[in-house]
Amino acid sequence: MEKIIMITGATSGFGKAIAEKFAANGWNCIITGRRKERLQEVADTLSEQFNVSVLPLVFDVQSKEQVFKHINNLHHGWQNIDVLVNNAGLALGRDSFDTASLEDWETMIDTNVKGLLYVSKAVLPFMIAKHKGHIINIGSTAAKEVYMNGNVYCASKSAVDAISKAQRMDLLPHKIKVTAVHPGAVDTEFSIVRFKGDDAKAKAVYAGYEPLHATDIADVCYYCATLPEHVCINDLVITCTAQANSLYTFKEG
Ligand code: NDP
Ligand code: 8X3
Repeated sequence: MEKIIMITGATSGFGKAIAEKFAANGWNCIITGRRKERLQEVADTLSEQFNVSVLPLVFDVQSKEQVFKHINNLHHGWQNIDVLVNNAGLALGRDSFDTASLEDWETMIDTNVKGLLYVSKAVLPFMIAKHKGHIINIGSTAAKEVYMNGNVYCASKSAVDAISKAQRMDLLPHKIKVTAVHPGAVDTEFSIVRFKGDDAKAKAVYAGYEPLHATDIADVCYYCATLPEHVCINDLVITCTAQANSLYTFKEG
């Protein structure tokens, strides 16, 4: 039977790689993001390359109205979502608590925490109706240890960790699996966004070691999503070999 995965934030980075991995394995994909043209490009490429159906939905996860409007209006065939990957997210700034911008804090909380809650709430009725489903939440090593000047980004990912644990317990009666995937450093657009387009600062994050690739995260999500029905990976921390945790990465040179 054809399977459906919905991935938020599929215009770049992990989300795009996850969509490619699942589409390559015959899954139909609902992909979301704010950048309409990029999303359409991803959708066109996937459907042409892998001969699967791809539905691009353009919305901002920070907007409760937009999230519920798009998901509530899904055509019947697309409601049959097997796996939801709550991936859309970002860090903004790497500033000390006393100097960081309140606006950046609000955007991180609204996206990483509230956005994940809205999308989960909107998709859940479909999974509950069929008594089956799988939510994969993308956390971070930043959820596990707070690093200096990481303050609210780390807090938002700790919230993802806590929400994943809560979902896992509360959704057991509905046979819905919940997996939290916590990656360390991965070279995507993440740092360009964090440093607001400052390429040199972004590149420096990944200098002196080989970080993870977005495809590594896609492989992990695919593994978790294709285990037998009675098996659920609850919590998975993945780093590159040079990184021990969110506090320590061994860099050459
Ligand atoms: P990217 O910046 O490459 O991708 C982020 C994706 O999220 C984009 O598709 C973006 O789409 C989407 N997004 C951001 N804000 C919104 C929003 N308000 N509404 C809808 N979509 C949004 O970064 P990554 O792929 O690296 O990040 C993906 C997730 O992984 C994030 O949650 C991040 O915190 C987490 N993470 C990243 C790590 C890393 O080192 N890269 C490590 C650990 C976790 P668009 O701009 O088109 O809306
Ligand atoms: C992204 C990785 O180390 O910048 O979650 O927090 S890190």
